[in-house]
Formats: sequence, structure tokens, C-alpha cells
Amino acid sequence: MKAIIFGVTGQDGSYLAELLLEKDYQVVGVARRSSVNNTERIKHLLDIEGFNLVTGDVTDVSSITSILQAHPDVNEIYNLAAQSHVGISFTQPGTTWDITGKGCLNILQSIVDVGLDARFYQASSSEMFGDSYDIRLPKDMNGEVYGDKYQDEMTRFTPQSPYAIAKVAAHQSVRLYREAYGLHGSCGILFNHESPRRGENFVTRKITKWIGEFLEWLSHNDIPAGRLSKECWSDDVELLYCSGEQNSFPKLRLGNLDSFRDWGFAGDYVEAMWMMLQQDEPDDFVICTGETHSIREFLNIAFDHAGLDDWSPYVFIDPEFYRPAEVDYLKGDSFKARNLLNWKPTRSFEDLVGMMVDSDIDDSYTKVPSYVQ
Ligand code: NAP
Ligand code: F7E
Repeated sequence: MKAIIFGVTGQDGSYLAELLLEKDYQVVGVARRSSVNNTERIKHLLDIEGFNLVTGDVTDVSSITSILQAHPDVNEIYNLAAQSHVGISFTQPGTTWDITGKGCLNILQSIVDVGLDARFYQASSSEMFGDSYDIRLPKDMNGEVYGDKYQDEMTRFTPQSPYAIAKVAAHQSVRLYREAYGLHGSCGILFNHESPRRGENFVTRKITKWIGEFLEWLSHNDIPAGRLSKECWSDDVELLYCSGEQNSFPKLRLGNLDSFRDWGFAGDYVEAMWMMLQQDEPDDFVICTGETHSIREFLNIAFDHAGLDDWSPYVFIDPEFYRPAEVDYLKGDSFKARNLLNWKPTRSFEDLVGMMVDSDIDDSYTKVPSYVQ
């Protein structure tokens, strides 16, 4: 079996490449040209025999077509490429559209033009729901909590960002190419999924990376590990100080702490992508944990796991990180995937947060912390 992965250098691309290599696939990973090394997440795969890294860009149809023409025997094509940061999509809507929306259309049209009968996966997103949700009514309770708010495959899309608009366009393009050309194209409507490989400007990783660097700073300054009392710090709104010293450390700058997300582990979610393409018929599936937690809850667990008490003295609320429009509440229902794909998440929310904190604490001892760079 042979697969092409667009977006192989990203969080999900790296886990998916590992999964497919384990299954003895030949994997062609597509990475865009970069002036700095963008293969950090896949550097352990570069010398593996079944792995072939090629250069391409989803905004350039000719580059996609050349890659597809070079691999006429490809069985599965995964489109994970995106400008995937929702906040940044408000300041770069055009770029986001070109990559996240039109990039998918470019791949679909190239598949048709080259005449491939490969199966196609599109990375759709729970962001497409925006501020929509459904509510459980007595008639469909089936042991679920009456009045519970959730999103599933039937929930309306009300996109709340340029990123989400582009994802809806890509999602609808896959449906069209399925109907118009008989393409075996499936969309995974994935809720937030994280890991130690998560990009550093998403809220979960931003928090755990800050914790790792903060603990490193404490150890540099011989401040005993363990729980610290607030009296250790001055009242500076943006900086933390070593007690009685000039040495300071920036607080963790965050935006809206009141939104809720359904967070799972990325390793589980790439398994679902592969499972979708093993179905006889293409289809769309919601992939999620079915639990929702606020950013505040994430902070509680992450700080507690690191042995730090009350996070509030360490956090500076910076309006720079507020978005012009917010998605307040995401909580998925993956009943369809659980039943038809036999997929379910393996990690609890607490496990996921702990894994990310532990990884950033270990890493902080092997790399130069950003506060001394
Ligand atoms: P990510 O870490 O941001 O990875 C995105 C990938 O797309 C990177 O490899 C990036 O390359 C590549 N890319 C960007 N622009 C490109 C272009 N013009 N041509 C080719 N490749 C390009 O995202 P992720 O978390 O792995 O997510 C994977 C996909 O799932 C994305 O489409 C995302 O929108 C979607 N999704 C993610 C989540 C989630 O919670 N993680 C949830 C739902 C949907 P560089 O490394 O060079 O930047
Ligand atoms: O924000 C709030 C922010 O950027 C989560 C992408 O993978 O999942 C991801 O999109 C929440 C939002 O993820 C900061 O306002 C507070 O309410 O980690 P995030 P996201 O926007 O949910 C979906 C499913 C995707 O498809 C996307 O590709 O956290 N928040 N303070 C912050 N967010 C960030 N980034 N940075 C902050 O300082």
C-alpha cells in the first residue's frame, strides 16, 4: 500500500506517517519549501526505507499534479495541510483561504485530472460548527443527560472565523467531488486534539511549554521545587521576580479562559483517519472524546501536575489573544464513529494534560529556554 500525506511535517502528519509505516505502507510525505528546517517532528522517519519526503505546496496546482503523476500507484491521499491557527486566520484571511480552503480543491481537481482512483481523506474541523450545537431531548436520551449540548454529523455549520469558513468550503468540495466524480473521499470532523508535538501557539501547548520553562528558571535560580507561596512574587502585572533579586521571568500571557473544548490525544485521532479510508463507502465522521473542559480547567490540571499551586498569580490576561469572534463551546458526540469504525479514544483528559506537561518539563532540560535566547 502507498499513501501520500500533504501536511506531513505537522502534528497529525507526523503521527499518521508513523502509523502507516507501522502498517508497512510506503509513505510519500509532502513538505513545503522553508528557509528553516521544518522537519523536526519527522526527523526520526527521514532515513526509514518506506518513507519518501518530497517538496510541494497545496496552493500550487502544478506542484500537486507533478507529485500525483509521479505516484500513479498511490492508494490513499491524506490532506492535512492547512494554516491551522484560528486566531491567525483573522489577521491572514487570504492566506488561510488559499491554503486551508482552495488547497483542498486543488488536490481534488488534480486527482480527477490525473485520473487516480485513490481514496482521499480531508481534515475537517469542529470549528465548522462555530456557535451551533444540538440539545438532547427526552425522546433521544438513551441514558444521556437531558439538556446536554453537543455537536455531531447532523449539527448545522455556523463558521465563526476565516479558518472555519475555509474548512467548510473544503468539506463541501469533498462532498461535491464524491457526488460528481464518484471519488472515495471522506472527511473527519475532528475536535481539538493535542500532544507533546502540538504547535507552540495553541493554548494547550503554550501552557505546558511555559510550565517547563518556568520550572527550569526556578531551578536556575535555586528556588526550591514544590509549591510556592504568592509572597515569593512582586505585584508586577507582566513579570515574576525571584524573591529579593533582580532576575525576572515573563508571566504566561493568555486570552479568553472561558471557552470550552473537547480535547483528545492526536495519536488516537490519526487512527480514526486511517479507519475512515478502510470503509467500503466514503463518509463523514465526528471524532471526539465526548467531554468538554474550559481553559481554566486545563490550567488547574496542568499546574497541579507540575506541583505548582493556584495558577492565577502566574497568568497575565492579554487582550492581544482575544479573537474578534469566539467559539464558546465544543463537545462532540462520536456515536457514529464508535459504531461504524469501532473507534474510541484511549486517553483521558487528565492523562493528556499530564503527558504534555511531563514532556515539556523533560525537554526544558535539553534545549535553551526561550527566556535566555
Ligand atoms: P499543523 O501542526 O498546523 O500542521 C499543518 C501542516 O500543514 C504542516 O505540515 C504545515 O507545514 C502544512 N502546510 C501549511 N501550509 C502548507 C502549504 N501551503 N502547502 C503544503 N503544506 C502546508 O496542524 P495539525 O494540528 O497537525 O492538524 C492537521 C490538520 O487537521 C490541519 O488541516 C488542521 O486544520 C486540521 N485539524 C486539526 C485539529 C487539531 O486539533 N489539531 C482539529 C481539527 C482539524 P509547515 O510545517 O511547513 O508549517
Ligand atoms: O484555542 C483560547 C482561544 O488556538 C483554544 C486548531 O487545531 O482546534 C484548534 O483551534 C481556545 C480558544 O485552538 C489563548 O480563544 C485563550 O477559545 O488552542 P486554540 P482552537 O482555536 O480551538 C480546532 C478544532 C482546529 O481545527 C484548529 O486547527 O483557547 N485561548 N488564550 C487561546 N488560544 C491561543 N491559541 N492562545 C492563547 O493565548
